[in-house]
Parts: sequence; C-alpha cells; structure tokens
Amino acid sequence: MRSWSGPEVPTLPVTGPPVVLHDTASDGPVTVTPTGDGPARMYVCGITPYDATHLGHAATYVGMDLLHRAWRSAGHDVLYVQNVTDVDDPLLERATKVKVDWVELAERETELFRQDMQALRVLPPDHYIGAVESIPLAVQMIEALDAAGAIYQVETDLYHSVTADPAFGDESGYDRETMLRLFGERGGDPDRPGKRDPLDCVVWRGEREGEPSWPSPFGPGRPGWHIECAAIARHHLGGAFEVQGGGSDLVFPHHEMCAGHAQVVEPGTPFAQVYSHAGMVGYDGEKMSKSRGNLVFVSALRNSDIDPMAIRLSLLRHHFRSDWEWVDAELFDAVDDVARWRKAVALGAGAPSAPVVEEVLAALADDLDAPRAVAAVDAWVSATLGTDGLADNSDPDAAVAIHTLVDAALGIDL
Ligand code: 5CA
Ligand code: ZN
Repeated sequence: MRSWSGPEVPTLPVTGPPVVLHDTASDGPVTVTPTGDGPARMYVCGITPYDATHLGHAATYVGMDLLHRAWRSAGHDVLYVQNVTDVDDPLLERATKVKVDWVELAERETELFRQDMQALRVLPPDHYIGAVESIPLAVQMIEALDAAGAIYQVETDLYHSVTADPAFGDESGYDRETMLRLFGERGGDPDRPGKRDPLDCVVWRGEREGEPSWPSPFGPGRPGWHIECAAIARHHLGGAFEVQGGGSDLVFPHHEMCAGHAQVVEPGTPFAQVYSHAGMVGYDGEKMSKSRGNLVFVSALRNSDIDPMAIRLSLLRHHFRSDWEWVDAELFDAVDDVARWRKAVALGAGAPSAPVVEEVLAALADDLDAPRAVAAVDAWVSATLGTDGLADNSDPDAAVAIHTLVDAALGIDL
C-alpha cells in the first residue's frame, strides 16, 4: 500500500542520548537501541479506516513519531512498519450502515489519514501494509501455528490456543479476570461455546454470507485481527524487533495476542523487545472513539484553517503516555504559541541555544517527554523575545539552531 510523503529531517549538530522508553511488559524504563548494525525497528498499529482521523489517533501517531525522531537524533537508522486494518468487523458494519462499498470506504478514509499525517508532519512508515494485501502472510502464519499444535476449529472458524505460548500474559501483566473483561469489550468472544479456553482468539473466520472472503487451505474466509499484525510485523521486521507501539486500548487483547502468535511460531524469541503505549485522549468526559461519536477530526480542524503545526503543538503539550482531555481553548493557545515561536526565530540572534538543544534531546530520549522539551523551547522564546536587542541576546546563530531543533526533534516547522 502507498505510504505518505514525509518532510526531510534536518541534521542536528549534536547526537542525542540513547532512547529510554517505558515498557508496558516490564512496567519500567528500558533503553531501546538497535542490536548490531541494523536499524531500530518499530511497528505501530495503524487505523481501521471506517472514519476520519480524530485527535486521539493523531496523538498516538505523533507520540510514536517522537520515537522515530529521537532514534534518528541518536544516530540510528529506523525501519518503520504500520498496517491498515482494511478488512474487519467495524469497517464492514459501517460500510453496510452507510451503504457504501467497504473497499471504497477503506480507500477513502485511508487517503484522508495519509493527508492528515502528512499535514501533521508525521514521518511515514517504510512499509505501509494493508490487511487484505497481506492475507497470504496471515495464512502462512496460521499454518505455522497449526504445525506447532496451537490451532483448533470451531465450526468453520480457526482458533489459537493462548496456552500454547508459555509467556502468554507477560505483555499486559493483567490477571485473568481483567483479561476476560477486556477480551469481551474489545472484539473478543469469551462466551462462544466450543472454545477450549474463553480467551482463545480467532485467527481465521470462515466465510459468512454477505461478507468478503478469500480462499485458503482452511476454506474460504478472512484472517482475524491479531494474526494480521503479528504476520505483517514478523515478515517485515523479524523477531524481537525493538518496539511495538499503539494506544493503550491495544495492550489487551491485541498486543498480547500478537505476541502469543509470534512466540508460538518462534519459541524463545519475544515478538517485540519493548511495548510502548500512548494514553487515551478524551473529549466531553469520555475516551474519544468512533463508536461513541465524541470526535474532533484532524481534517475538520485543517478545513477550518487551523495551522497543523498548532494542532501538533497542542498534542505535544501532553505526555504521550498520559490520558488527557482535549480542550478547544488549548488549541487556540497553541496557535498563539506557534506565532510567538516564529517571531523569536525570525530575530536571527537570540538567547543561548546550546543548552536548549541539549535539554530538548534529553527530554525526548527520556520516554518521549515532549511537555518538558516544549517547556525548554518556550523558555528560550521568552528569553529571546524579552531580550531582543539587549546584551543577553548573545547567540548570533540561535535562530537557525532552534529552528533546526524544533523541526528535527519535535516535527514542528516554524
Ligand atoms: N487497526 C487497529 C490496530 S491494528 C486499531 O486499533 N485501529 S483504530 O483506528 O481503532 O485505532 C488506531 C490507533 O489509534 C490505535 O493505536 C489506537 O490505540 C489509537 N487510538 C484510538 N482511539 C484513541 C484515543 N481516544 N486516544 C489515543 N489513541 C487512540
Ligand atoms: Zn495492530
């Protein structure tokens, strides 16, 4: 599938520190640097394209973009893979409801997502892969799971036995009661008769009337959601890639099941080394979600002539791992802030820039602490605007240095 175009990332005059991320599995900080000479590899779960990109999605992808940029600042090449869940129950249900062909709906919303990501200056994945185009990969992985004795059939559907992976549960760390509740709430079927364990997840859904299906050695049907990401990630990144990312609503079951599939296919090799999860953005007191309908769309803001850089800055004012509420007033503050930042870098000379470069890179390498990085830039802007023409305004190259820093590390084009 076609990715989107990204901006050139300017080279910084200094190398950033090694990147430390909070890992969901170990519930602690882990330094994530690539092994050997290879690139730093990350897989970030992509959208299910049945509606436009909302600010919750944007916050998650901008958060993961900070990792991409922090790795580059630290001198690493990055190999980035993202999927598009372009066939799944919610997409098919929406297409039926609004009487649009599901392929058309998916293509339209994926294209809008590309435009939103490009406007927000999110660096594109090297491989942007649809679920439909990767059905052969999913089929291969199901065959490998079957060879390992982890697959059984219920009617025309195939299930994965979660107990086949001794490490099942390690990614989320949740107790069984929590797993059962979340599995039921997030697309699972804990109560289906005939399953060996209520937590077992479907890997191949046999053909249903009125639903699209593809031929396979197990009969016509389509892959389950978790096998899709497990197969795409393993094919393009290999085993034990550095970071699996997404929003915290994917901690369980999605990322646990992906890990379970991968770890049965290659025992002893973890699916990912670190699991990094973004917090949930709320609006009007609830998680922003397509199913609840309490959405603020990136494209709607762009259409009302809001500068995407102000949208990006208002997202960066919240730590990517925290849950927070979108407040419209913060966006208007960010519009003013971007104007002030632009005014300061237009001056040429300014307050000393070297400590700001150091602080911003240190903040981002410390679990992508964008609020701390933004505060350092704010302080430089205030100092520079406050001392314009005075002796303290001592760094003649400050504007270029800060412009480059804000572009490369924070993704904001001044
Ligand atoms: N296609 C699957 C992943 S394979 C999926 O979850 N798609 S999605 O469109 O529902 O979500 C895309 C990404 O946005 C996921 O990482 C999800 O965790 C994240 N996300 C969804 N809602 C929010 C929200 N309110 N705040 C922050 N992130 C969110
Ligand atoms: Zn996924």
